[in-house]
Amino acid sequence: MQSRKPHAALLASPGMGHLTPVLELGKRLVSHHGFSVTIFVVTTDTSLSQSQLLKPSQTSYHLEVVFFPPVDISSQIDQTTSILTQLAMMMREALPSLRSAISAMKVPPIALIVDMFGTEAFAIAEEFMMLKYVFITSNAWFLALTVHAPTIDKKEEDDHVNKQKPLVIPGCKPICFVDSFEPILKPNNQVYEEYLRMGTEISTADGILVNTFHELEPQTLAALNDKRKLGLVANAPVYPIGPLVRPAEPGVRSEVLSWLDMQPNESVIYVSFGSGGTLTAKQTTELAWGLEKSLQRFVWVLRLPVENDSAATVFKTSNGCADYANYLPDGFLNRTSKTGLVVPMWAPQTEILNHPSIGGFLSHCGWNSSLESIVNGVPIIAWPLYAEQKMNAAMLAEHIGIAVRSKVLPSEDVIERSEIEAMVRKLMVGKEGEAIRARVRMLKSWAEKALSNGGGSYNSLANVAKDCEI
Ligand code: BUP
Repeated sequence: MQSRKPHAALLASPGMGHLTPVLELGKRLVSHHGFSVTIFVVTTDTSLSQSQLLKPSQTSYHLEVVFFPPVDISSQIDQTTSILTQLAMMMREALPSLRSAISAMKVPPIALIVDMFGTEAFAIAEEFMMLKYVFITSNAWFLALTVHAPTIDKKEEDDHVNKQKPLVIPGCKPICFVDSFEPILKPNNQVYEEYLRMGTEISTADGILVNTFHELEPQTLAALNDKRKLGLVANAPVYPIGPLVRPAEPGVRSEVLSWLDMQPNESVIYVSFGSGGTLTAKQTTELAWGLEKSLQRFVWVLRLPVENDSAATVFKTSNGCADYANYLPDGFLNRTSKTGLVVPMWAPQTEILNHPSIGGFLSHCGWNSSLESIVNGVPIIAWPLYAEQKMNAAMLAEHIGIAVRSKVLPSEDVIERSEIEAMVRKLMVGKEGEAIRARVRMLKSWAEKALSNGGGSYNSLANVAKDCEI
């Protein structure tokens, strides 16, 4: 008798940074492990339009993708509400949609896999007797902090926040104060409470999937599965199943890719701060000068600066509408017209990183972007802005050695043009850049092995699949 395919339901929180890896996990469960998959996507008005960008890849993998009606939390928030708190609220609002979608199914899926913001849906999984998994779309070091956070004692926390002492995570590398994840610095705030709740709920899962691979974080992964270290609190087996990233699609063509075709191999630095990142007007000016003075080729995905500094008013056009060119130094576009390309808002990132002419990535170090750089063997200039990006930057630069970064924190201060120039030159033409490039190439090949048949990440997901057999 032929056994039925196991059916898994995946729940993705709003934003491309969450939806992209969830979709890749869904594809892999279908194509490598014989699952049928339904992906439930929680949307807001803006994230819905972003999600449409993924339409073509969905259909080719026979995934059922269900977009829940946009949630509205506007009455519950003000300007001070952090993004993490907002995401937790949105996921809470979407729980009734999830419950009715599952109860409308003839047979409930065998497993519910949620991202970190969706752990409150575990109660629904229990109601329908489903296995419950969490998929951490960031790295194992971040997971380690998250499951450890609820057990941090008051004195340790005070020492970290007031005396700026490193935060110790059992069995893992400590976190320097400057690289702290935002909620840890606000122990009496709602964001901290939400974060602790997530850490506690993650530990109740039947398994924790992480978008990483063994060779990238051997020490942390060992600590997470060791009952004498973090295994005690993580409580569930931890499965490194990555790096799951959106692959470059060969058919994609665009102005930027045609421009890259004309540049020498590894000569161009790609500059992007992610789907949520923006710079101030002053920092935008410094970056433009830094790129120009480095004399290196560049592709820069430019978003309109946030207007929280006085320089912004200087750049504003007379009718109040901003044009991206108005945020750049006078004559910049002309002077760099042969060596640089400025692309407003959005560019085909994975196809760009996969292009042979790309030699570096100046990145905000979101985890998807970081993994995309690794799988394409591209070294990084780390420019973290928010969320867990400072931890990612520390890991890439200091633990793994595939990035350079400034001592100035871009989220707190302006990085001057001379330093930007120096970092770009160091990465693109310096001896240090060569060593970094060699390391990232090695990681690229380890990442390929991890995902191939019989590799560490392949086997990890196969073990999850075994638990879901019916
Ligand atoms: Br911006 C941008 N083109 O111009 P995030 C992003 N992407 O294809 P991360 C593009 O969107 P955070 C663009 O390759 C990634 O697969 C990118 O990007 C793609 O995620 C996806 O949101 C999501 O920047 O950062 O890097 O994890 O921490 O902000 O979630």
